[in-house]
Amino acid sequence: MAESPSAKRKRDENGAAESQDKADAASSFPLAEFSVCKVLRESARDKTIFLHGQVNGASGDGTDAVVILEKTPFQEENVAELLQKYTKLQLQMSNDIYSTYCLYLPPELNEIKTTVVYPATEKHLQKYLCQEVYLIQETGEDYKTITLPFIQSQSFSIQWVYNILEKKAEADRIIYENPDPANGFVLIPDFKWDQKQLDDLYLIAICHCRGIKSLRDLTADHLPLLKNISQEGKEAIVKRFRIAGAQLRVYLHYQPSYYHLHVHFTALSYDAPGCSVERAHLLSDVIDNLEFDAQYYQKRTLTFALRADEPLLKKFQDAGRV
Ligand code: DD3
Repeated sequence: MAESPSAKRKRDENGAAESQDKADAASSFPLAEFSVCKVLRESARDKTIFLHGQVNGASGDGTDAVVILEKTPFQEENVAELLQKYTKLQLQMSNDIYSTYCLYLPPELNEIKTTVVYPATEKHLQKYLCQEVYLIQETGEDYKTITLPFIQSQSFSIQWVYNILEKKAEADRIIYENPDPANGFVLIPDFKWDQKQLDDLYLIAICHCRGIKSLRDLTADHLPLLKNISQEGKEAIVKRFRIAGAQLRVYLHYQPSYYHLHVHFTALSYDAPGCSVERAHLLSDVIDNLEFDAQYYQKRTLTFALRADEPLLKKFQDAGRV
């Protein structure tokens, strides 16, 4: 049977798109050569799976990589298209006025966000491995005698942060910058956000000043920096994404996942990962606390969760603090 011109065009387009996509993948990460060793974590609720695998290593001697797969949120603008362009609608069950289906979509409407850490270190593998967690209450003294020496003994690489600040990476993604070396910052979409819909808006403000490790280092001296991040960060997001400042959750993590001061901006309606009470400190509260007491964060007991395998938990256990 002769192929219709439109069918042929469609086939060609798909074929071309497919080889182009595969070429894109090959130029960065050889996903097809990634063999899974272990599922590190999986969440039905978040529609994510974290995989540890190796590249070029069927025999187990390859390079470790972490691949994170995530089904992305719906984009309102595309929903009509999904309902038009589906390739199959398979009935699963039907009962009275109720029925469920499996809707099959053409590949370009059915993308999966893929995050790759390659090469991955043992720390990356540990980080994503599902573990039991314990709450720590860290006094100011604990910070000085346990946490700070631990942070200093670690060689966490934050090269990626410096790459952003120095415009060596992601320069085209910067949303706003205040270039002041002491009180300035860069505002950029976090990795976790693909920017295709506002529902899961997630940006980070990274301060230019180096050496502010975390909330614990903040004093009243940092108020100008913090106020700039709060004010200018919100203004920039309002301007670019048309989300009201009062609909943003602006906060710091303690413990942070990297020890260079940064502030998270997420949509208030989005239950963002890491916004729980045992980790998030609202920037507005932080500013108010520092105005009330310049040394607030050196004195206060701070509570946070640590995973069973984290070396810092061991330090607290050894000190008899857990
Ligand atoms: C990270 C925390 C760090 C794995 C993964 C992420 N936003 C980043 C590099 C560039 C970025 C981020 C560490 C690392 Cl998936 C290990 O996050 C980043 N760029 N959160 C942006 N924009």
